[in-house]
Amino acid sequence: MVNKRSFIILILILMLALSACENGGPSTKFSFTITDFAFTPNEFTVTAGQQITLNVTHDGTMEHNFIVMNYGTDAGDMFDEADQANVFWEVSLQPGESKTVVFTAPEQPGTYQILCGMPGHMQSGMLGKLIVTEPTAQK
Ligand SMILES: [Cu+2]
Repeated sequence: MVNKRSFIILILILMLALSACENGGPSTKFSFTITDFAFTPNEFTVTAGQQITLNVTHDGTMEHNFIVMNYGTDAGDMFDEADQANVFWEVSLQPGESKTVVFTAPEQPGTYQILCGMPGHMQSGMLGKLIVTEPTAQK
């Protein structure tokens, strides 16, 4: 009885630990998939100023890009030429093109909009969030 109970508690602790890894603190390496029309996952938590490595898999049929907007800006209802000036960082991918790219996280903590800038794509769901945390918040 005691053994079974201990085992269940151990499993619960493991599950908690796993979910903490997935949702929790900032990371410097992410893998995500681009499809028509989504980023999966679409939320990334990083530490300000850190070098971030993205392993991007393009699993869609058309060109997409991954754009991080500047702090305090967003593309509004659609991404157009005026929004280009507010791009913090971007990478474009052709269908079937998977790559590893590196960028430096912004210094300003906060939430940044992520989107695909191809016409109509953000409206179709290609949106996400980059959450930048203070360096002191890092474990
Ligand atoms: Cu797209």
